[in-house]
Amino acid sequence: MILRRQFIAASSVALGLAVTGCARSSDGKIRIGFIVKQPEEQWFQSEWKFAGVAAREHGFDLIRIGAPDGDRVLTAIDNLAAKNASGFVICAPDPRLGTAIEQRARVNELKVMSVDDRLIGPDGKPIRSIPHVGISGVAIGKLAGEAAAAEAKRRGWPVGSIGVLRIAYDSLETARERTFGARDALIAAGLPAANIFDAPQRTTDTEGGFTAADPVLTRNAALKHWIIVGLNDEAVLGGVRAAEGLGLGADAVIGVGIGGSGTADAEFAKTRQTGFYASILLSARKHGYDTATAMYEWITRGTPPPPLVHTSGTLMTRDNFRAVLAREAA
Ligand code: FCA
Repeated sequence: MILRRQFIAASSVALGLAVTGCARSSDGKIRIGFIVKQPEEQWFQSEWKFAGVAAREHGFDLIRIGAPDGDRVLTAIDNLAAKNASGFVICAPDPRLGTAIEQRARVNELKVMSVDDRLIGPDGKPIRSIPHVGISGVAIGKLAGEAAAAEAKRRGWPVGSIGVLRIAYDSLETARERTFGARDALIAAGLPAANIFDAPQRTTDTEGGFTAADPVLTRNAALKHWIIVGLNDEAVLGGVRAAEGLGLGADAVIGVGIGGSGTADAEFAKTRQTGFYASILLSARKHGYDTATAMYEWITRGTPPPPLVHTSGTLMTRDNFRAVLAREAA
């Protein structure tokens, strides 16, 4: 017991030394910001939830901030500095804010790492000095495309009768990777490239997906079967809702989303099947808990996070989503 106490005392001293010079709140706690672009989206709520778990476990204060535009991002960084935070994790509303974010963090002596959407510099290339945790966009998109192609085959749809709707948000690299990965997998599975239609969305939510999909589906009413892919569950769900509005139901649509944080599960839990066939479950724990923990260790131990981490995804459908989610939560 005595030994244990001595050990704790010694390690607190070591920790105290390690964090010398880094800011703490008045109660002595480290403060870390977690800024997200769309706080209303389930995915970001899940990230925050897991970041909160890290905060409780390690004993730091987590400051959650929603910043849907550039002005709010910069204000948020200043506010974090005013609150004596030591660093922050960010999924910015526009990756081109990268240089401004890096500068503002430096001026305020805050450590910064990005999550989900990688920040880019003035040359359009990723800012390598900002550690990043993102998904393996191409591989995950490929998984979505392959799942859709397999289901279309199972249903016996003739390839010539199938339209593919790529709900596109091409200004974002991860969105391009995901949807091009899906498109390439569908082409590899034999779907005619001429039947693949882009539906550019202005916003990455369900409304954005719906508004993008509706005119494209309407213009191509001759095609009776549709595969719908997009960067996230919300985009695909918007496409599925637009198809329903045009009389294309569960038997005519195979939507495969990406995310699996609430939006997809709510759809799978419905008593009647819809055109939202599957989702690729991403790890909100790795994106929320692991990033917040990495930031904490950077601040307290001076160990920087790995420069680049790519996470994987798991296919889940109406048939197996409860088991897949239970495994993920365990
Ligand atoms: C992007 C998307 C989100 C989520 C996240 C992992 O930020 O906009 O919906 O898919 O990547």
